[in-house]
Amino acid sequence: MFTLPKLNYDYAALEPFVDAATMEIHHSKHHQTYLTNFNAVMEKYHALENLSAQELLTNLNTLEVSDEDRKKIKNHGGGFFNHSFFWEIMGPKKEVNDKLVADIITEFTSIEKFKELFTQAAISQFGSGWAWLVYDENDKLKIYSLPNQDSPLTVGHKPMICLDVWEHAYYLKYQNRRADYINNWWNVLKLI
Ligand code: MN3
Repeated sequence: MFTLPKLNYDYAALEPFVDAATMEIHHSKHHQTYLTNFNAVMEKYHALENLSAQELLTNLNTLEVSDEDRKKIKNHGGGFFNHSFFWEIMGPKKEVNDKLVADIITEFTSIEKFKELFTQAAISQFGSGWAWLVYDENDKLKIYSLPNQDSPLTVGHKPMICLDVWEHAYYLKYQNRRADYINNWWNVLKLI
């Protein structure tokens, strides 16, 4: 059984950029629901019980499960993993990843340029989804967005930064202003 990870900070710790009410509902309701549904499908597969969520998503296309359950693992397992990862890369204090910063500057010329490209990916994701910064299969940094709870792990990429642009991630504070949410969110991304 997978369990809901605790946050390393209070729900109010990301104020005023991400509000406490959004954090509480996002973690205790939305993330919990993905977890509950993920566990419900994985209960059926004892042969897979030693695999982590990361391993299940990485090997999604070859898992010995029904097609219907593969889709559930993609959606609910993806939702479980993506949110767990999202909480970890945010925080009230910077914990800069020096290698990542150096690689970003090498690939995108500057942090500012990277933010511009990532913001563009996040804004232009049509409907629900996430923006991602990943190392691809050649260890090269790439920016893209994916719909729903699709995971870069499933295409062999290593996630480094992600941003939830489902409306539940920002609607209480920002209503339909996704661009304002994204601009403010950079303040709570601790890695760069
Ligand atoms: Mn979410």
